[in-house]
Amino acid sequence: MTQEAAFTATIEKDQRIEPRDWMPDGYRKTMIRQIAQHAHSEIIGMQPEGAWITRAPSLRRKAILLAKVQDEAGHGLYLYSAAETLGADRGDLTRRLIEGRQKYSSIFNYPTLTFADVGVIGWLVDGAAICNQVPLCRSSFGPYARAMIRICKEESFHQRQGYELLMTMMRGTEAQRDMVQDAVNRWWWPSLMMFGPPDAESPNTAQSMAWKIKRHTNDELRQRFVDMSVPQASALGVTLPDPDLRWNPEREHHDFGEIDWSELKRVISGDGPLNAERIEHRRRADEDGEWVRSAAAAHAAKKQGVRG
Ligand code: FAQ
Repeated sequence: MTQEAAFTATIEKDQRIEPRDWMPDGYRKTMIRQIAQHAHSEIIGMQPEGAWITRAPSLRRKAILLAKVQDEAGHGLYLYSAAETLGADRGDLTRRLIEGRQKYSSIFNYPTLTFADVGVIGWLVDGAAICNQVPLCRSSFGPYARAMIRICKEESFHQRQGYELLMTMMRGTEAQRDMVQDAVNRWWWPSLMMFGPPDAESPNTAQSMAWKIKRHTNDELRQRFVDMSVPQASALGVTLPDPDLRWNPEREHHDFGEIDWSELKRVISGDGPLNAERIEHRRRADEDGEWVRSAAAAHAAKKQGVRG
């Protein structure tokens, strides 16, 4: 059997491709692209909520938020390790991010204006992340699929903490309820954009589905997320900001309004509300951490020298 035939047979049998297995260059490139974008999203994604750690309204909320943001750092590092199994270099990936040569999720370019945004990120952003990532636990590349299992468990906890925070605020004052509704109004549409462009305009989906990297299309997952969110919104007592949102008994799904795709394009291409700030923050953190990385590398080299 040729190497290519062995690769195809592994995919067909729903088995995993492992780092030392032969794989087409395109598969390796696609996996590095997706895993790196995902890792960058986790690390940049620490910023919107991180901004509220010093302003959390109670010690309990502060401890929860601190733990969540730390989890996101862990997910990022875990994913960079998965990319390294494909021959990528972590420092190089970070440089590509800072220089705007690699993407991260559009959602993290929006501001967190009130503490209700922390709850809504947990509910909607982590909710969308779970919807997208649970099927990735069956993705064909072993290290990525295994990383997803652990990450999804933590994301479920993140989603519940967001929902619980919002329930608490909804039981509070009128002003708190207004704050929640305002945050939902601002985050709903960007959350739908997290799933990517519509299928007809998604250049990567067909090949990624054939390689079983992706298990569902962008539109399928977006629909799943809408269907999941509607009853949650009603239990919470908030309105989703879409006058066209209604149950369609024939399709057995919710119909929803047209997404502003020009906004997604703008945000992906670097012109969202906070793209420049997010990257500048990341660049500064990378520069500030340089001495730690050099010290760790020098220490490791010294220890190796002693052993050798
Ligand atoms: N933002 O052909 P497609 C989280 C890019 S969750 C920016 O459809 P594909 C947890 C796409 O990369 C967020 N770029 O692409 C958390 C491609 O670019 P390229 C991260 C986007 O790959 C929660 C181009 O547009 N999750 O971090 C977006 O088949 C709370 C054409 O698109 C993942 O990364 C977008 N929204 O499908 C953390 C999940 N959409 O390189 C903190 C894994 C598309 O060809 C707080 N990734 N693009 O120029 C995926 O499932 C896929 O990569 C998709 C895109 C579905 C995102």
